[in-house]
Amino acid sequence: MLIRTPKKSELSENQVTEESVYLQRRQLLKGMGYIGAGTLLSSAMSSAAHGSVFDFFKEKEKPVFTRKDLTYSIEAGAEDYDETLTPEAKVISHNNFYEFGAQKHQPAELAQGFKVNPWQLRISGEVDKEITLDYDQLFAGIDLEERIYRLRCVEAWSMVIPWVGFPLAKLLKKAQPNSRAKYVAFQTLHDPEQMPGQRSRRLGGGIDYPYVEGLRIDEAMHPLTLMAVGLYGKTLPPQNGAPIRLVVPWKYGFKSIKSIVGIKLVEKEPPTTWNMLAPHEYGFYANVNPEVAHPRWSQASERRITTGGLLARNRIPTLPFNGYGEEVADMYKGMDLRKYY
Ligand SMILES: Nc1nc2c(c(=O)[nH]1)N[C@H]1C(S)=C(S)[C@@H](COP(=O)(O)O)O[C@H]1N2
Ligand SMILES: [Mo]
Repeated sequence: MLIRTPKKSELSENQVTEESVYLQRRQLLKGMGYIGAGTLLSSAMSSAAHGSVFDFFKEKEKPVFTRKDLTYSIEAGAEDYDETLTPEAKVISHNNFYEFGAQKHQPAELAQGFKVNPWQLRISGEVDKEITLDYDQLFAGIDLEERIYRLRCVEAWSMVIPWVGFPLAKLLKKAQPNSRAKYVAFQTLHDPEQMPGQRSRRLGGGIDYPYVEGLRIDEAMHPLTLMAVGLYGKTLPPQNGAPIRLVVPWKYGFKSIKSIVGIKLVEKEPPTTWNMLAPHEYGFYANVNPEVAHPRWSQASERRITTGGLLARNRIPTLPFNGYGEEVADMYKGMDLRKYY
C-alpha cells in the first residue's frame, strides 16, 4: 500500500475513522482483486461515520452503484500514488458549485435537497446514435474504476480525491461520434427551483446559467478524462456534482463540470462559462500551468488541502499539467500555451 496516510496526531477522530475504514476497504480490494460494488458500498455505508450530508442518501436516494452486474476495480496505477488523500470531510464540505452558492461552505448546505433521480443525460450532435440515459443507466454496461487524482482549482488550492467513475471515452463511443465531431460541449442542469444560485445573481456569483464547459475531442477521448459518479467509494454527494460529473485532472477545476444533463459533439469550439464571464482570466484550454499567472495572482504554487484547519496550509509548487504532463503534453505540441491558456 503506497498511499501515505497522515499521522494520526494530525487528524481529528472523525477523519481517522473515515479514512481508516476507507483504506481498509482498499486493502481488501487489492487482496481480492475485483469485488462486487453492491457488497462494498453497503458495508461502507453502514460502518463509516458519515457526517450529516450523507443522511441525504440514506433517507432520500439509493446509492447509484448497487447493481450486481457491475465490477468496481482499482485502476492500475492508483496503487502507486504517493500522495496524502484529502480527508473525505474536506472533499464534501469545501466546494465550488455556484448553482448552490458562491461560498465554499454553501453547496454542502444548500444542495442537500437536490433531487438526482429521475435524471436524464442526453448525448447528441455530431453522432451516429443519439442517446438519452436515465438515472439508472448512467453507467450501464461500463465497469466503475477508482482513480485517485489531484484536483487543482484556478484559485490556487488543491485536493487529492479518490473518484469512482469511468473514462468519458467509453460513454462517447456508445454514441458513435462522426468525423465532424471536433469538440465536446457539456451542460449542467438548469433548474432554478432546485438551484438557488440560478435564482439569485448574488448567490450564484453573477454567472449566466446553465453552466457550460467544453473539451477538444482528443482531450475528451483521453483515458485520464473521467466521468465520476462517486468518491471515497460512495455515491457522489450533491455538492460534488451528483449524479454524474466530469473530472479532467490536468486542467483547472472549473473545467470539471458538475451534474451534467447534456453532452453535445460539435464542430466548433463551444462557449464555456468562466471564459464568457472573464475571457482574459479564464481560457478555453485552462491547462494547469505554473508559468502562466492568472492576471490577479500567481499560479506557481498552491495550497494543498490535507488535514484541514488553519495550521494545515501546505504550500507546494504547482506542476505543469498538474503533474500529468507525461500523459497529456503531446496533445498540445506546437501550441503556444501562453496564448491558449
Ligand atoms: N456546474 C458547475 N460545475 C462546476 C463548478 C460550478 O460552479 N458549477 N465549479 C467548478 C470548480 S471552480 C471547481 S474547483 C470544481 C470543484 O469540484 P469539487 O467541489 O467536487 O471539489 O468544480 C467545478 N465544476
Ligand atoms: Mo475551481
